[in-house]
Amino acid sequence: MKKNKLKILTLVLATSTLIGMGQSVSAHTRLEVPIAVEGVRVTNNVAIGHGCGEKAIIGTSVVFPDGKDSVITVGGQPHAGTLTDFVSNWGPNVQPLQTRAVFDFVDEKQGSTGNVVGFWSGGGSGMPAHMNAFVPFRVSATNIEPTSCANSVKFFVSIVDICEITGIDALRSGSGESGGPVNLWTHNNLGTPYDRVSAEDDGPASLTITRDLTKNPLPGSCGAGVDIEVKPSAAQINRDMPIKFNGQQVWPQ
Ligand SMILES: [Cu+2]
Repeated sequence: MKKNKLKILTLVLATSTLIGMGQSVSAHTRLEVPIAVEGVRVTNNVAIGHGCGEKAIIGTSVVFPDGKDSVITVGGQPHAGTLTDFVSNWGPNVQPLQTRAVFDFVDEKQGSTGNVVGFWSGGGSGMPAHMNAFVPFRVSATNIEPTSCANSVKFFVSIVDICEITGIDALRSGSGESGGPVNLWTHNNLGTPYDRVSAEDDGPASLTITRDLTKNPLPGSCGAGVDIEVKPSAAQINRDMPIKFNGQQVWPQ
């Protein structure tokens, strides 16, 4: 009897400590595995860090740059060419994995070319504000173009965690971390209704593919090589961020 009481008390204490920690930590939504070597398929998770203030997360919308009209920089400088200059097989590389662990539904997002460019998950009771949650997906083996000088290619991943279903105009009405309708893990400067409200471009998660220098050495003319960054276009975010369910847009609405 005494032992049992102690156990319950310990449990209650442990729980309240966790709640306290959850409220003070403000972990942004990021990928569980943010860096992967080229040529290797990885199982990954979107790691949701917190709710919108006290509000639970009821869904999430995730968009990878499609590589069609994406904005590419090489060592920080704009690149006029295409993603195929650096990545030889960026197509349907992202695949959500079925689960009902956090949300009831999950589905792919198809981009302009029919490739999967992201996914959404939502429905059910969702993630309480003080918790963390994983939304699983897979990234197929991504290859760095052998003739390129790329050491790494960083894809910025735009994510909106949803706490309240609203119209598109309400999305930027106040920071989600203090209780707005959504948390915007997006770029701050694309000029879309999904742009993060922030002075710095600190919103998006990212996935960096690093070159396998043993199997795919840099060409001799490359010197130390370059680091590539890939951001989505505003047009892609506007097209691919909304959530469609059975062909109908259900968020924002
Ligand atoms: Cu945060």
